[in-house]
Amino acid sequence: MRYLKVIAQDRSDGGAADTLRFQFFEDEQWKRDATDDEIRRLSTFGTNYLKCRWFNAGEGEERHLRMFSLNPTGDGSPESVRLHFHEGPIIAYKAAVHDLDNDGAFEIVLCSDVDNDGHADRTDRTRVNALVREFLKIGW
Ligand SMILES: [Ca+2]
Ligand SMILES: [Ca+2]
Repeated sequence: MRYLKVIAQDRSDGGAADTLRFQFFEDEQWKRDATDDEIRRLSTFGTNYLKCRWFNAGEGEERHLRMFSLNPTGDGSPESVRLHFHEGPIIAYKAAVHDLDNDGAFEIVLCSDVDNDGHADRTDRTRVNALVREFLKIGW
């Protein structure tokens, strides 16, 4: 299974993440880091990810996102996209979207408080939708 791993780090110890890293994995194996071009294309993704406030102090990597799409029918349009917010090997919380009728739009958005502000609300759904939209542009 392929997934995008996203790591945010607060290297300047300013209380918020200042560094983002994007890595591509396949079957739990690191394949490569994102290219400069991909990093540019992921800039809106990154802005939304930073709003989730799921980051590490210094150069830590324990907290990260693993994001992947599932397309069991293999028709090029994913049936679901999943977001696993990890704390090391443990999934701390997750979100998912599902396309029930295969029209490319995701009718179902399942998420909790993905931006860690203490409220599970429409803003969290907006963040998930934005992350999914930008993730799919990369096509991993
Ligand atoms: Ca649909
Ligand atoms: Ca929230």
